[in-house]
Amino acid sequence: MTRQFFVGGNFKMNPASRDAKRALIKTLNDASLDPNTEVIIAPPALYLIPILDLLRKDVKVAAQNCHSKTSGAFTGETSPTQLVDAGVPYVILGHSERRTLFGETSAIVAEKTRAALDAGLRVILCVGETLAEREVGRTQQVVEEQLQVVVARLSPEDWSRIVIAYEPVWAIGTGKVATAAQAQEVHANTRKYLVSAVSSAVAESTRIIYGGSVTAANCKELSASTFDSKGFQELNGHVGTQADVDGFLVGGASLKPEFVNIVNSKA
Ligand code: G2H
Repeated sequence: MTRQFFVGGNFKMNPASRDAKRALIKTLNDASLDPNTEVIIAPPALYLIPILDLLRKDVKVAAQNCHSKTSGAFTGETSPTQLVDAGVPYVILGHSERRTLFGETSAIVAEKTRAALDAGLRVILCVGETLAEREVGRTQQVVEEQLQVVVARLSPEDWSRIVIAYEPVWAIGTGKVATAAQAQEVHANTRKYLVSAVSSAVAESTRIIYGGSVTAANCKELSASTFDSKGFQELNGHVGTQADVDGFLVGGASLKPEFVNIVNSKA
Protein backbone atom coordinates (compact mmCIF):
# COMPACT_ATOMS: atom_id res chain seq x y z
CA MET A 1 0.00 0.00 0.00
CA THR A 2 1.06 3.61 -0.48
CA ARG A 3 1.35 5.90 2.48
CA GLN A 4 0.64 9.56 1.68
CA PHE A 5 3.76 11.71 2.11
CA PHE A 6 3.39 14.06 5.08
CA VAL A 7 5.21 17.30 5.81
CA GLY A 8 4.58 19.24 9.00
CA GLY A 9 5.94 22.63 9.96
CA ASN A 10 6.49 23.02 13.69
CA PHE A 11 6.80 26.78 14.27
CA LYS A 12 7.58 26.21 17.99
CA MET A 13 7.40 29.62 19.80
CA ASN A 14 7.79 31.54 16.53
CA PRO A 15 7.37 33.92 14.80
CA ALA A 16 7.71 36.85 17.19
CA SER A 17 5.01 39.08 15.70
CA ARG A 18 1.63 38.94 13.98
CA ASP A 19 3.12 40.68 10.94
CA ALA A 20 5.73 37.92 10.59
CA LYS A 21 3.00 35.32 11.02
CA ARG A 22 0.95 36.89 8.22
CA ALA A 23 4.02 36.92 5.95
CA LEU A 24 4.62 33.21 6.58
CA ILE A 25 1.02 32.38 5.71
CA LYS A 26 1.18 34.52 2.56
CA THR A 27 4.25 32.61 1.38
CA LEU A 28 2.38 29.32 1.80
CA ASN A 29 -0.84 30.62 0.28
CA ASP A 30 1.01 31.86 -2.81
CA ALA A 31 3.10 28.70 -3.26
CA SER A 32 2.58 25.82 -5.62
CA LEU A 33 2.37 22.78 -3.31
CA ASP A 34 2.48 19.12 -4.29
CA PRO A 35 -1.19 18.02 -4.10
CA ASN A 36 -0.07 14.47 -3.24
CA THR A 37 1.58 15.56 0.01
CA GLU A 38 -0.39 16.15 3.22
CA VAL A 39 0.81 19.47 4.65
CA ILE A 40 0.23 20.81 8.14
CA ILE A 41 1.62 23.75 10.05
CA ALA A 42 1.75 23.98 13.84
CA PRO A 43 1.81 27.61 14.95
CA PRO A 44 1.73 28.80 18.58
CA ALA A 45 -1.72 28.29 20.16
CA LEU A 46 -2.38 32.04 20.11
CA TYR A 47 -2.27 32.03 16.30
CA LEU A 48 -4.29 28.88 15.60
CA ILE A 49 -7.69 30.51 15.05
CA PRO A 50 -6.52 33.50 12.97
CA ILE A 51 -4.40 31.17 10.85
CA LEU A 52 -7.37 28.87 10.27
CA ASP A 53 -9.12 31.88 8.75
CA LEU A 54 -6.14 33.05 6.66
CA LEU A 55 -4.67 29.77 5.47
CA ARG A 56 -5.43 27.98 2.18
CA LYS A 57 -7.75 25.06 2.82
CA ASP A 58 -5.45 22.32 1.47
CA VAL A 59 -3.00 23.00 4.31
CA LYS A 60 -4.08 21.86 7.77
CA VAL A 61 -3.11 23.17 11.18
CA ALA A 62 -1.90 21.43 14.31
CA ALA A 63 -1.56 22.50 17.91
CA GLN A 64 1.88 21.95 19.45
CA ASN A 65 0.49 20.47 22.66
CA CYS A 66 -2.73 19.92 24.58
CA HIS A 67 -3.88 18.88 28.04
CA SER A 68 -5.45 15.51 28.73
CA LYS A 69 -8.57 16.91 30.40
CA THR A 70 -11.61 18.38 28.67
CA SER A 71 -11.86 21.48 30.88
CA GLY A 72 -11.11 22.63 34.40
CA ALA A 73 -8.69 24.48 36.63
CA PHE A 74 -5.53 24.05 34.54
CA THR A 75 -4.14 27.56 34.13
CA GLY A 76 -2.36 28.13 30.86
CA GLU A 77 -3.51 24.90 29.21
CA THR A 78 -5.63 24.11 26.12
CA SER A 79 -7.89 21.06 26.01
CA PRO A 80 -8.23 18.67 23.08
CA THR A 81 -11.96 19.37 23.03
CA GLN A 82 -11.30 23.09 22.69
CA LEU A 83 -8.98 22.39 19.75
CA VAL A 84 -11.62 20.32 17.99
CA ASP A 85 -14.24 22.99 18.71
CA ALA A 86 -11.93 25.59 17.13
CA GLY A 87 -11.56 23.48 13.98
CA VAL A 88 -8.01 22.24 14.62
CA PRO A 89 -7.56 18.67 13.30
CA TYR A 90 -4.06 17.73 14.55
CA VAL A 91 -1.93 18.01 17.67
CA ILE A 92 1.80 17.35 18.13
CA LEU A 93 2.45 15.35 21.31
CA GLY A 94 5.63 14.11 22.96
CA HIS A 95 8.01 16.53 21.26
CA SER A 96 11.40 16.27 22.96
CA GLU A 97 11.18 19.91 24.03
CA ARG A 98 7.99 19.03 25.92
CA ARG A 99 9.65 15.94 27.39
CA THR A 100 12.91 17.62 28.46
CA LEU A 101 11.93 21.24 29.17
CA PHE A 102 8.45 20.63 30.56
CA GLY A 103 8.90 17.27 32.27
CA GLU A 104 6.49 15.24 30.13
CA THR A 105 7.00 11.54 30.74
CA SER A 106 5.97 8.85 28.28
CA ALA A 107 3.01 8.14 30.59
CA ILE A 108 1.85 11.76 30.30
CA VAL A 109 2.33 11.65 26.52
CA ALA A 110 0.24 8.46 26.37
CA GLU A 111 -2.48 10.03 28.52
CA LYS A 112 -2.59 13.08 26.25
CA THR A 113 -2.62 10.89 23.13
CA ARG A 114 -5.60 8.93 24.44
CA ALA A 115 -7.45 12.15 25.32
CA ALA A 116 -6.66 13.76 21.96
CA LEU A 117 -7.95 10.74 20.04
CA ASP A 118 -11.06 10.59 22.22
CA ALA A 119 -11.75 14.24 21.44
CA GLY A 120 -11.45 13.54 17.69
CA LEU A 121 -7.94 14.87 17.00
CA ARG A 122 -5.21 13.29 14.92
CA VAL A 123 -1.84 13.02 16.68
CA ILE A 124 1.72 13.58 15.51
CA LEU A 125 3.50 11.48 18.13
CA CYS A 126 7.18 12.34 18.60
CA VAL A 127 9.80 9.87 19.79
CA GLY A 128 13.58 9.83 19.68
CA GLU A 129 16.80 9.15 21.51
CA THR A 130 19.44 11.46 22.97
CA LEU A 131 23.04 11.40 21.75
CA ALA A 132 24.13 9.57 24.89
CA GLU A 133 21.50 6.89 24.27
CA ARG A 134 22.57 6.51 20.63
CA GLU A 135 26.22 6.24 21.58
CA VAL A 136 25.56 3.29 23.89
CA GLY A 137 23.44 1.55 21.26
CA ARG A 138 20.06 2.15 22.93
CA THR A 139 18.36 4.02 20.06
CA GLN A 140 15.77 1.41 19.17
CA GLN A 141 15.15 0.45 22.77
CA VAL A 142 14.39 4.08 23.68
CA VAL A 143 12.07 4.56 20.69
CA GLU A 144 10.20 1.36 21.51
CA GLU A 145 9.94 2.22 25.22
CA GLN A 146 8.43 5.58 24.31
CA LEU A 147 6.01 3.93 21.88
CA GLN A 148 5.10 1.01 24.12
CA VAL A 149 3.40 3.24 26.69
CA VAL A 150 1.20 4.66 23.94
CA VAL A 151 0.59 1.28 22.30
CA ALA A 152 -0.85 0.06 25.61
CA ARG A 153 -3.48 2.83 25.55
CA LEU A 154 -4.55 2.47 21.90
CA SER A 155 -6.69 0.03 19.94
CA PRO A 156 -5.57 -1.01 16.44
CA GLU A 157 -8.25 1.29 14.92
CA ASP A 158 -6.74 4.33 16.68
CA TRP A 159 -3.56 4.07 14.61
CA SER A 160 -5.24 5.48 11.49
CA ARG A 161 -5.12 8.83 13.32
CA ILE A 162 -1.48 8.63 14.44
CA VAL A 163 1.60 9.84 12.59
CA ILE A 164 4.85 8.85 14.30
CA ALA A 165 7.62 11.47 14.13
CA TYR A 166 11.08 10.03 14.74
CA GLU A 167 13.14 12.97 15.99
CA PRO A 168 16.58 12.11 17.33
CA VAL A 169 17.16 14.66 20.09
CA TRP A 170 20.74 15.25 18.95
CA ALA A 171 19.48 16.41 15.55
CA ILE A 172 16.85 18.87 16.79
CA GLY A 173 17.71 22.49 16.03
CA THR A 174 21.40 21.61 15.93
CA GLY A 175 21.99 21.57 12.19
CA LYS A 176 23.24 18.00 12.71
CA VAL A 177 20.82 15.99 10.59
CA ALA A 178 20.65 12.19 10.74
CA THR A 179 22.00 10.51 7.63
CA ALA A 180 19.43 9.02 5.30
CA ALA A 181 20.65 5.55 6.33
CA GLN A 182 20.33 6.34 10.05
CA ALA A 183 16.78 7.60 9.58
CA GLN A 184 15.79 4.64 7.39
CA GLU A 185 17.23 2.15 9.89
CA VAL A 186 15.19 3.52 12.81
CA HIS A 187 12.06 3.91 10.70
CA ALA A 188 12.31 0.35 9.37
CA ASN A 189 12.94 -1.08 12.85
CA THR A 190 10.05 0.94 14.25
CA ARG A 191 7.77 -0.45 11.55
CA LYS A 192 8.92 -3.95 12.49
CA TYR A 193 8.15 -3.13 16.12
CA LEU A 194 4.61 -2.09 15.13
CA VAL A 195 4.14 -5.49 13.45
CA SER A 196 4.73 -7.27 16.75
CA ALA A 197 3.24 -4.65 19.08
CA VAL A 198 0.07 -3.88 17.09
CA SER A 199 -0.41 -5.57 13.70
CA SER A 200 1.04 -5.91 10.21
CA ALA A 201 -1.74 -3.76 8.80
CA VAL A 202 -1.02 -0.93 11.25
CA ALA A 203 2.72 -1.25 10.64
CA GLU A 204 2.26 -0.97 6.92
CA SER A 205 -0.21 1.92 6.97
CA THR A 206 1.21 4.12 9.75
CA ARG A 207 3.29 7.01 8.52
CA ILE A 208 6.68 7.43 10.18
CA ILE A 209 8.15 10.85 9.47
CA TYR A 210 11.62 12.19 10.30
CA GLY A 211 12.37 15.40 12.22
CA GLY A 212 15.61 17.09 13.17
CA SER A 213 17.38 19.80 11.14
CA VAL A 214 15.52 18.99 7.92
CA THR A 215 16.22 21.61 5.24
CA ALA A 216 15.64 22.08 1.53
CA ALA A 217 19.23 20.94 1.04
CA ASN A 218 18.87 17.53 2.73
CA CYS A 219 15.19 16.62 2.28
CA LYS A 220 15.50 14.96 -1.12
CA GLU A 221 18.13 12.50 0.03
CA LEU A 222 16.25 11.78 3.27
CA SER A 223 13.06 10.94 1.40
CA ALA A 224 14.50 9.18 -1.64
CA SER A 225 12.44 6.04 -1.88
CA THR A 226 11.83 3.03 -4.02
CA PHE A 227 8.73 2.08 -2.06
CA ASP A 228 6.27 0.24 -4.23
CA SER A 229 3.16 -1.87 -3.95
CA LYS A 230 5.13 -4.99 -3.00
CA GLY A 231 5.09 -3.80 0.60
CA PHE A 232 7.67 -2.69 3.07
CA GLN A 233 8.95 -6.12 4.12
CA GLU A 234 10.51 -6.78 0.74
CA LEU A 235 12.09 -3.36 0.61
CA ASN A 236 13.52 -3.02 4.09
CA GLY A 237 17.25 -3.43 4.01
CA HIS A 238 17.65 -2.36 0.41
CA VAL A 239 20.83 -0.31 0.30
CA GLY A 240 20.39 3.34 -0.61
CA THR A 241 16.63 3.58 -0.22
CA GLN A 242 14.60 5.34 2.44
CA ALA A 243 11.43 3.33 1.89
CA ASP A 244 10.21 3.89 5.44
CA VAL A 245 10.65 7.67 5.61
CA ASP A 246 7.13 8.94 4.96
CA GLY A 247 7.75 12.65 5.37
CA PHE A 248 9.13 15.26 7.72
CA LEU A 249 8.47 17.33 10.79
CA VAL A 250 10.32 20.57 10.13
CA GLY A 251 11.22 23.18 12.73
CA GLY A 252 13.57 26.03 11.82
CA ALA A 253 13.19 25.61 8.06
CA SER A 254 9.38 25.79 8.30
CA LEU A 255 9.80 29.49 9.11
CA LYS A 256 11.56 30.11 5.80
CA PRO A 257 10.46 30.05 2.14
CA GLU A 258 12.43 26.79 1.73
CA PHE A 259 9.58 25.00 3.57
CA VAL A 260 7.83 24.97 0.18
CA ASN A 261 10.76 23.03 -1.32
CA ILE A 262 10.55 20.51 1.51
CA VAL A 263 6.80 20.06 0.93
CA ASN A 264 7.60 19.50 -2.74
CA SER A 265 10.53 17.14 -2.15
CA LYS A 266 8.65 14.14 -3.62
CA ALA A 267 7.14 16.03 -6.57
C1 G2H B 1 12.67 19.02 15.57
C2 G2H B 1 12.32 19.87 14.42
C3 G2H B 1 10.84 20.11 14.37
P1 G2H B 1 14.30 21.45 13.65
O1 G2H B 1 12.25 19.67 16.78
O2 G2H B 1 10.04 19.29 15.17
O3 G2H B 1 12.98 21.12 14.54
O4 G2H B 1 13.94 21.16 12.23
O5 G2H B 1 14.54 22.93 13.88
O6 G2H B 1 15.41 20.60 14.14
